[in-house]
Amino acid sequence: MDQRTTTSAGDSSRIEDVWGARTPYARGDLWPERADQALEAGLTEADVDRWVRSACVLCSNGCGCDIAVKDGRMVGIRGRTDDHINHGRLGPKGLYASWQGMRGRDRLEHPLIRRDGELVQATWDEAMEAIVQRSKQLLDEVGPLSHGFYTSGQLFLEEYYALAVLGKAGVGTPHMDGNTRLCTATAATALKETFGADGQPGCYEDIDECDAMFLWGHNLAATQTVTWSRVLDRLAGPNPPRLVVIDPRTTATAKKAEVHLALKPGTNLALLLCLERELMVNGWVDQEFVDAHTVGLTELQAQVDEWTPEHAAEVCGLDPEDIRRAARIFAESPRVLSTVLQGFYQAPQATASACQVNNLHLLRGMIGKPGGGILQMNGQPTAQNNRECGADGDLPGFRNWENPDHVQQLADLWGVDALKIPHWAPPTHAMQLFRYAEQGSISFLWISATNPAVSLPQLPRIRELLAKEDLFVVVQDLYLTETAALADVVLPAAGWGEKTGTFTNATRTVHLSEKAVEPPGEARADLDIFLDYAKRMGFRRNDGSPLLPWAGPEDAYRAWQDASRGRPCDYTGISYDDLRRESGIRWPRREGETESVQRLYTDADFPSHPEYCESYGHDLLTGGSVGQESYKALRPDGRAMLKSAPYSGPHEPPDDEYPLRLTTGRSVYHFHTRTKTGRTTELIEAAPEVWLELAPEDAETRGIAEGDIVEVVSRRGRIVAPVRVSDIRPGAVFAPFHYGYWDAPPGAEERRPTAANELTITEWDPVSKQPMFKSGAVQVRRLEEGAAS
Ligand SMILES: Nc1nc2c(c(=O)[nH]1)N[C@H]1C(S)=C(S)[C@@H](COP(=O)(O)OP(=O)(O)OC[C@H]3O[C@@H](n4cnc5c(=O)[nH]c(N)nc54)[C@H](O)[C@@H]3O)O[C@H]1N2
Ligand SMILES: Nc1nc2c(c(=O)[nH]1)N[C@H]1C(S)=C(S)[C@@H](COP(=O)(O)OP(=O)(O)OC[C@H]3O[C@@H](n4cnc5c(=O)[nH]c(N)nc54)[C@H](O)[C@@H]3O)O[C@H]1N2
Ligand code: SF4
Ligand SMILES: [Mo]
Repeated sequence: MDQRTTTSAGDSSRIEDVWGARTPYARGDLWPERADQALEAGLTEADVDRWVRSACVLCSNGCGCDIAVKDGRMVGIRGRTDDHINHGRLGPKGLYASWQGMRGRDRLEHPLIRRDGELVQATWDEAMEAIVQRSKQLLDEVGPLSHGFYTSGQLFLEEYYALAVLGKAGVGTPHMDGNTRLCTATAATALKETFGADGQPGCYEDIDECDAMFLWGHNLAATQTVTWSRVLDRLAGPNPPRLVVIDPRTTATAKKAEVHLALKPGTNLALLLCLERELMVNGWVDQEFVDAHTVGLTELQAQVDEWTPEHAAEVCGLDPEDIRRAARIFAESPRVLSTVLQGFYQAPQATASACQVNNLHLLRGMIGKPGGGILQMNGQPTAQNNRECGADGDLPGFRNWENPDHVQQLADLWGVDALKIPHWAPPTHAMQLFRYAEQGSISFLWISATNPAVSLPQLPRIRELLAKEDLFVVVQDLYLTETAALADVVLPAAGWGEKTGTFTNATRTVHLSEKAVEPPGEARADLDIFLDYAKRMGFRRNDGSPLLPWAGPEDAYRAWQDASRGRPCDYTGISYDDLRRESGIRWPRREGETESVQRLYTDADFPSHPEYCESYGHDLLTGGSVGQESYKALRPDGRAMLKSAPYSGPHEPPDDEYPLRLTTGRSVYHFHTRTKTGRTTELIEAAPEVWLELAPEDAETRGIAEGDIVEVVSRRGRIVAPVRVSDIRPGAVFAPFHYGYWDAPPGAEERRPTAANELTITEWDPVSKQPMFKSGAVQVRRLEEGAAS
């Protein structure tokens, strides 16, 4: 393909035309290539000195790309047509923000240390010594439980693995988690609960093959724009798939649906229990598959019994006939693909709801087959690697912390005693970690590549605890974020294009991202920072040799390959050289293999064997651990588990004082706290400020018109925002969570707060511990007449 669609920075054609031109195709055909490219204004391909292999890190799609370099600067990007993820395409964030977002004039170039209340420039030696001194003192005086590490879904695999080893075998603290807890903890947990281990069953080729797609709380059109192009291309071709969307808002995704179930926020589980019941009472269950490959049908039957379409419709605020139509589409389509994301994972009863999607597929025997897949989606570009490497609350290689053999394997690998590796209790989850910091038992908190002062729930509380005198906070970032501004030491990091490493997208596809340019100033790769800390701390194996003896990313990667050997996420057959040859390789690929499977579980042999599984599972209502003995008694032994829970409803239901259900989420044009997209002119112009979506009925009863400025108040805080009257379901309101304060006038968080997390509630799913960002009650009142009215 030699025809490239080139966008220049400054030309906003792909802002209006988010998904680009259609390339229709039929079921079972290859998705046609379309080569997307963006270059700095005034440049042509002939001006580019080099193209450097990478993948986009602005969402979990992980589109294969090359970075354009001229005179030692990143000047553009092009999609790789030979990559099975994107077939050449890139979306607005990839085209405009991936490289421009790295070039902000205010990049951190030197370490900073807080002196007399102010952050002042320091040398690397001074900054690292300040960290090491505090760390050593606390380890001596208090012990490892004084240390917490809170990382990301945006570092590279090598960096997570280094952090996991230094945290677990060097420091020895169980207090390690990532913003993956806010993002894909429920995806991982739902996969563990149903199948025994993490690992995405489906793949994007399932879009090419399916007859129907169910999007469960996933606004695919806005949040993985390239994969939505793939769906649009199928919809524009012959025999298009039928589409069912479950979302309280009429999103761009929902607009394309044959059935849109605009349920009340927080009622997913009731709907799912009903859909399972429909399969059962109408004889749509693949009994042979269920008998051979699952356990738990009897308990599930009892659980769904009361959930008639009329009952579910009442609870969810839907028409029972629409629920029946959705059930029929699921039952009658030979190949159904499901994708699940934050409308489920951040809503009440997250794990229970996500597991019911797995159940629907198991009941129909629809897994591991072309077009019949499950995508328990990821959000962040490298969330998968944090889960694999165990810099979150898991053990590396999907090992089970309750299984002594698994802990021993790691002890052998790292040359330390098994007792050094924390495994006496469940690893600490993010919300608990911040609670310990608030209470003072954690007094050393190292935050890398995440911005909790904007992204955690209940921000007034988070700001206060991060600013505490007795909490030593290290922040490692590209920019002086709201969080970095509260730190004791700020470390300037090299980011995408400025360092080499690998990462794995939502569908198990690994890419190598090579260093294209030098980082600004003295900024250093996160891996180098972690290795430097480990060295200065003198972390050693029992034989006296260094715990992390790696000189660079490829060494760290090789060590990780060893850790992954024999586990579900086996990387032993994927080398850096392989990744330089093939654009995107799926795990597992074992040593000696040259091909990867597209889908997991093609033979319906699930990783649930007690000695192999990643978790013995939990009670989906309470989160209580099942434990090894009870798990063995279930006799999963390679079968999947049909787990369920009774519906319990949202924790903070609306009432007279706070009558509206709050939900939060994303704009297509911004990524999270906007550290990159908020430094990209095209995207700033496309979505310059926060807004509140309100249904016409709710606007009218409050005398609010489009563009009016309102105050939104919850029991925890408030925001001020202009209103967009939209087709969100009545009784629900929506705010994007992107708008923090780094680019706002000082004091804005008090005077005119805009971060949706001022409002959100400190509550989490009992099983995955993922916070409920899509829950809570608010009131809305008009403050000012808007310019638009
Ligand atoms: N443009 C853009 N793309 C992104 C990101 C970004 O910041 N910007 N971030 C990336 C990341 S890290 C993630 S995690 C993903 C998230 O991707 P998505 O999950 O698609 O995004 P959200 O907007 O958080 O939530 C999806 C939908 O859930 C709906 N929803 C709210 N409450 C409920 C409910 O109770 N039930 C149901 N069924 N639906 C509900 C919302 O209306 C919303 O449309 O996006 C990734 N891609
Ligand atoms: N209300 C509400 N809140 C939410 C959500 C929601 O839907 N609603 N969604 C949640 C979800 S799913 C997510 S994923 C989180 C995201 O929340 P955050 O992780 O806080 O958001 P980001 O803005 O992506 O922060 C990543 C930071 O890492 C920095 N960074 C980027 N690359 C590198 C690197 O290579 N090295 C280093 N050291 N730093 C780097 C960036 O500059 C940025 O400051 O927000 C969560 N919060
Ligand atoms: S879909 Fe995601 S990975 Fe692909 S270009 Fe857009 S932001 Fe980047
Ligand atoms: Mo996320």
